[in-house]
Amino acid sequence: MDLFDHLDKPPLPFCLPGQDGYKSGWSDEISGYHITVPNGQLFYSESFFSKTVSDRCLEYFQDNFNFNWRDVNWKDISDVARVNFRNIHWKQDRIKLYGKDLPLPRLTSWYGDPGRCYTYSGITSKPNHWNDGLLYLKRMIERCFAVQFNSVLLNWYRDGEDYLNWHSDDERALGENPTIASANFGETRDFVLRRKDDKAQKLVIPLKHGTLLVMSGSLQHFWEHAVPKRKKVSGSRFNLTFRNVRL
Ligand SMILES: O=C(O)CCC(=O)C(=O)O
Repeated sequence: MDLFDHLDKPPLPFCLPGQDGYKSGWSDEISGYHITVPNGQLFYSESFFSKTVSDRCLEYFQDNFNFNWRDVNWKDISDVARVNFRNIHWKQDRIKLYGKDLPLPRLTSWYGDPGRCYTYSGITSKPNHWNDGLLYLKRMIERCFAVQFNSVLLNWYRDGEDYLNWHSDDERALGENPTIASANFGETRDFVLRRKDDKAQKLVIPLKHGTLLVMSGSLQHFWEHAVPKRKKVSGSRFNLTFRNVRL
């Protein structure tokens, strides 16, 4: 070990299985870990976004003309369409589950280049026009990775009861081996990855205020992911996944 090895290098805050196919290496350039898992690649930077940028994001995403965003219990707002949000067009989608029509357990919003529509779980979203805040985050990520994104899906988990079910981002429109960059703000939530052919093989990755996680390689073919409920979490978490959608 070198004298300066421990400086500016936070330990990886989750465990990688000791078995073959897993390894991690620190990048000084981007202050994060390149992680190889069997059939996929991850990049994890715990504090990719500074506290100032991350705090501003919380305000920006919730800012509206009706309420002081710091005082609102967003779960009490039954009709989100009537909140006049200043920056982000949040929507409450509905899904059919076991024959019932239910609200999606989170709010979402879709932004992108003209024409870049996105369909998942039977819901098709037309892109809102990019705004300066989202472009700022997009460019920060693009500068560090040799990739350009043309769209972003925003998820707002209003508290620990909001969640995301198991799925892979393997829609044809995302291409063969998509690179997807996940930016995270607000409450820490666990992002759980598990192998499709061995569901006991899991990684539990805490995504914190300011964390960036990039998924790439063939990950989406062999792994699925979820954000489970966490009853003890009372505050909001925002997740933005920057993507490339083909026309
Ligand atoms: O909230 C997250 O961390 C995951 C988001 C995600 O997987 C998705 O929107 O497809």
